[in-house]
Amino acid sequence: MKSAITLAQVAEAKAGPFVFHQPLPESFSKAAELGFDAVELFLPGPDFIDPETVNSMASDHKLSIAAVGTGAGMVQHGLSLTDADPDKRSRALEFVLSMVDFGGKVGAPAILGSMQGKWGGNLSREQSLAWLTEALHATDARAAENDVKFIYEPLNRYETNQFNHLSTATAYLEEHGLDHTVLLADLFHMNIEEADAGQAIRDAGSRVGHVHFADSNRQAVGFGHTEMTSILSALEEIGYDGYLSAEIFPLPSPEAAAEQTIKSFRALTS
Ligand code: LER
Ligand code: MN
Repeated sequence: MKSAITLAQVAEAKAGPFVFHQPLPESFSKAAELGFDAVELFLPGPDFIDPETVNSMASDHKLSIAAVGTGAGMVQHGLSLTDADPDKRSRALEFVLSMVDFGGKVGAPAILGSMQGKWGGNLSREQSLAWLTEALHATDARAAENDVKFIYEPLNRYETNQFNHLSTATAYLEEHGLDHTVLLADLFHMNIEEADAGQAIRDAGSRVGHVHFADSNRQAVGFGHTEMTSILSALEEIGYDGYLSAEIFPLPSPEAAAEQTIKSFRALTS
């Protein structure tokens, strides 16, 4: 397994679960100094920075790009793939597809988190899921063209009502033949929703394609009370060799959160 840390460049996400918010050259340096294998990028969009510049910063620091987030489409532009407004839906899909392309150029999968939206009010679950499925077919195909995976993230109940568990999301991806789409096991969301996080990981098996490495309180692993040993055993059991990426609050400071993360990563994976 490999370590990764989140770098955000989105003003609206200042209070969000991302560790370093400094300009990218400085944030890449910090990640490398602390010994991370990779960085996960949360950017305003695909035109924020030339992918070649990202690749050269990564190679200068011997870092990989673990994944790229798409949540700026929601936090900056209020877009969701399941919005009742067809114009917003199509702009949302364009945004996510453009991030899949951007990810392809830096060798990283894009993540669908908050932009999956939710159903309710006048929007039925059936209609919302039909739109989500249509969008996921498009992102799955675009990821394949870019020779990367696409990552779908089950979120906790306060953020979405589409899929809150790895098991239901796995069954859904199988049912729709979304073969280039993997699941994100975010340990913070799983702590809220799963009865047994280790068992959920074992049951999802090879569908687990990315991990957000967070403790119960969404702080660095070791600063909360999630029992991590059984989760790491489950990841080993399924042969997971991807990233444990710290999508966490920068508390008590970005540096302390990053240091605690790499310390926990080493203790749990050695
Ligand atoms: C994104 O990875 C995530 O976990 C969400 O909670 C953000 O809304
Ligand atoms: Mn997450």
